[in-house]
Amino acid sequence: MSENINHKQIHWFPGHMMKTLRVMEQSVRGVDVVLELLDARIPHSSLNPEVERIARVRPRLYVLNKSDLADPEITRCWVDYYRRGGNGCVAISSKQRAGIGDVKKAIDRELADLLARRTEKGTLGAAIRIMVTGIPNVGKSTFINSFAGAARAQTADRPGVTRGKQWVRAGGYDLLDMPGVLWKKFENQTVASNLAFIGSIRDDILDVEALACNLLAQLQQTAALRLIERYKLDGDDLAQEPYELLETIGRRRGMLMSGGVVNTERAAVTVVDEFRDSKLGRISLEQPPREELPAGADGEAEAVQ
Ligand SMILES: Nc1nc2c(ncn2[C@@H]2O[C@H](COP(=O)(O)OP(=O)(O)OP(=O)(O)O)[C@@H](O)[C@H]2O)c(=O)[nH]1
Ligand SMILES: [Mg+2]
Repeated sequence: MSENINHKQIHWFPGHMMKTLRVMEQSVRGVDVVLELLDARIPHSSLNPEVERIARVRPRLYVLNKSDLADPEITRCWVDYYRRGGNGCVAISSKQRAGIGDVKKAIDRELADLLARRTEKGTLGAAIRIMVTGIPNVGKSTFINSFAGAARAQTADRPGVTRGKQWVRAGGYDLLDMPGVLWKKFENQTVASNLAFIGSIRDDILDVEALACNLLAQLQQTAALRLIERYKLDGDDLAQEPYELLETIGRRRGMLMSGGVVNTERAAVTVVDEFRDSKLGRISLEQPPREELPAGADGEAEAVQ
């Protein structure tokens, strides 16, 4: 059976996200700088246009988090891309506590004028107030804990963990943790799927088999060798339609039900979980616009023999 993998549109914008956007709007003028955490695997799809709009009134810095899960070369291209657009941008891994010092330096750079004014007025000791924003599950609370050097904010591997705003003091900085927010209408279903692949959309509103098929279709295009290696596929397996490929993967893993039928739901959960855990390697799902790439950076495009 071949499944229509695009039969259901992904949509998740509950009332609490609307409320969070309002709280952000009310709080943004009380902070010195806004950190917009993006997922390094999808630096375009994880850019929330509503957060962009709200953050406009303050210096803003892009932080590509979870860079330990993304292709390092493509992440470098993204950092260049955003910087060339005149934005502060740093790639980090909050979980590994890597790059936190770079974020502090970038904040100081963004706030050079403010810090100079404070030096003049003799108020340099005042804490720098930072709003930490981003899509659900991008690692905002983990970032704040790394920044503070202690577990101060609750974190977990699912979206919707932080429920209300919370200030955390860390040395000369006050950090405002916010609940994750999405936006009302995704520009297309590729953006929606990307957000679902990385776990920013609640899994229980998703059809996991459709999600896995979409993910496999994307990986067939951009990370074919990783699929071949991980699931011991040959060229014919790889050329299958995504649903048949999912069945093949399930069969390889011995996920059979009575009558030898493949348990495709289990196979789907496995594929999605293994991608999220970077068991297939460090894979970036998006590249900066082509013309913006420095010569020779071909990223994930892999040839299949
Ligand atoms: N591999 C990796 N995992 C990370 C990183 N940062 C956070 N995580 C993991 O991502 C998951 C979500 O982290 P949280 O800090 O709770 O994310 P959040 O953005 O605060 O999520 P909400 O409050 O639900 O919006 C946790 O399992 C973290 O351990 C990172 O840099 N690399
Ligand atoms: Mg949180």
